Amino acid sequence: MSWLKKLTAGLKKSSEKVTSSLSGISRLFGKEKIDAASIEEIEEALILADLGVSVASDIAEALRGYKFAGEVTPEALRLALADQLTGILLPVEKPLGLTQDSPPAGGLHVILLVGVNGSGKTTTAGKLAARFQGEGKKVVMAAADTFRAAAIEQLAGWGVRTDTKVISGERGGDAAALAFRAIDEARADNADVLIIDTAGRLQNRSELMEELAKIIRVIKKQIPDAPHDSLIVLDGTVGQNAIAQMKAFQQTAALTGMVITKLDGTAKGGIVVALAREFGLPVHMVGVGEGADDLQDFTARDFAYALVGLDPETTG
Ligand SMILES: Nc1nc2c(ncn2[C@@H]2O[C@H](COP(=O)(O)OP(=O)(O)OP(=O)(O)O)[C@@H](O)[C@H]2O)c(=O)[nH]1
Ligand SMILES: [Mg+2]
Repeated sequence: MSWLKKLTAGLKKSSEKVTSSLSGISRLFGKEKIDAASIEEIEEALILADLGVSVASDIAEALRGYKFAGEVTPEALRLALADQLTGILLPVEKPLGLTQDSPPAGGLHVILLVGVNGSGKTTTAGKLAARFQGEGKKVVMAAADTFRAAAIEQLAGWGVRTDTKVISGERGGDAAALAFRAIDEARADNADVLIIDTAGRLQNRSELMEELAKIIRVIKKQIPDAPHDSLIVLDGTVGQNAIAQMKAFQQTAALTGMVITKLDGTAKGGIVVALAREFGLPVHMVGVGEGADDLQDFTARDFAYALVGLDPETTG
């Protein structure tokens, strides 16, 4: 399956949620303009699909003056929505690059993964390792989730699967000390990329957020402009709670970008649009499955089309 088909299939539940309520607005179709009452219903449908109030009202406003070529059909409406969404998402389309924000040639690029429990950090670490290995980079992973023995084993499993060295310590050990040692070892190995997996922490647990701040301070002692990428991994199935998570982690971890996972199993993919609007941080990648190749670069147009159930290759 091509990655685009995977994305469209993965976002099927989300696109059904976006479009099914729209097709229920029967008086919408068959005319050349959308009437005011229907515009309001569209706005509500978009809010219910997790796109957020601000985006929903902007899109509704744009549709008010929208010139359809002929009658409004369900497909024409989807196309109009896809165009609007593309415009909203384009500013956050920024693939994760090792070059743009990288340290000088030969330096180590440090990627830190943070987020609440179970959001997909460890899986994303493994998927990223697979990707960079595939690009011929030398990758090292660090198991800075020292809370759970299973977490260390889980990352070690990804290490075996992706042929990547994993630096780990004792369960219950100091995560910041582990990160410190991981940078030393990755440098000694002449690695290009170090991916640091951290423990899941709820954003309202201040002692855990303080531990995260300490990990970052210690990383900076080694390399002042590291972590070069401080990525929050958000579970796409939680919907609006992702907004609260963003706010808390932004304060502690100086986030540089987002990865949004589990979009394959949820009807809440609209949250990606709300996050893009509210925070304007790059959405580097989206997770649409549990396999090593189920992490895809976020591209605004493809995502927008998939979110309304259209294939960007055959439409528009
Ligand atoms: N369907 C699907 N499942 C995913 C995706 N990403 C992660 N998962 C699954 O979600 C579960 C949790 O993923 P982990 O990577 O362990 O999450 P984590 O953030 O490391 O969890 P903690 O370390 O406990 O905080 C696992 O069963 C993963 O296989 C995705 O994009 N799609
Ligand atoms: Mg984990």
